[in-house]
Amino acid sequence: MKTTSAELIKCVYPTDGYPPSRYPEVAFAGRSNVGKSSLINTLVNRKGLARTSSAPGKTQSINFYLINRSFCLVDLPGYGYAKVPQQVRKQWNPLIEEYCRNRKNLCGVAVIIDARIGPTPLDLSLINWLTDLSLPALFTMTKIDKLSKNKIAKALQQTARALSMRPERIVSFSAHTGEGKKDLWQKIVHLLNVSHDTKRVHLINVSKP
Ligand SMILES: Nc1nc2c(ncn2[C@@H]2O[C@H](COP(=O)(O)OP(=O)(O)OP(=O)(O)O)[C@@H](O)[C@H]2O)c(=O)[nH]1
Ligand SMILES: [Mg+2]
Repeated sequence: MKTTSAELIKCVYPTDGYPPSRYPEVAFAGRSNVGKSSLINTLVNRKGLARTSSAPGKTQSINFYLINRSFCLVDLPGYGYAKVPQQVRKQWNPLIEEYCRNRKNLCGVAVIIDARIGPTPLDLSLINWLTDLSLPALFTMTKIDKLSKNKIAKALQQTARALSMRPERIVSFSAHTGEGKKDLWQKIVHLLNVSHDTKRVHLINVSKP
């Protein structure tokens, strides 16, 4: 995928409205600090587009990035980090839940898992909940640059087993090296194209990578 433009079009906090549902969207969900915002930056080759931090809890709003004026990548707040103030934490799940339940142009959710940790109980409950909503999901194991080749293979097997799926369905990714980027784009574009037929949204110029 050649990214010709990538722009932040809206940050949504609980009381705000979403941007118009004109473009198809794929959202990125996962634990705080797992690397969702970094992954988006690597996908679109823009280092500082989505703000990242080594401290968990950086993204606290739903951030909509319009790509190539044709579809949106949506950075969701992370979950599962206890040190964020209770008040902020309370806003997160309802924020994610309301968005996933009600966003008509949401084509699917990419669930991001730390390769060193594997799916946590919160990840598994999110995945089950997405299935209940009949929302398609993509699965990505990130930070693989922190593991040896052998350990990546092992982590992939374990993650696939935990998710009861074939390992080929899971993208092994690194925001630092860019590994897995092509594979992930292919899956994202597939989701956007498949959903285009069933959702009343515009889809312009989404070519295969
Ligand atoms: N080694 C390595 N570090 C990564 C990778 N992806 C992200 N990181 C680091 O992990 C930390 C968290 O990254 P973010 O992208 O901010 O994580 P996030 O999931 O958006 O976090 P929240 O917004 O808090 O939910 C940062 O220090 C990143 O540099 C990766 O693929 N490899
Ligand atoms: Mg973030």
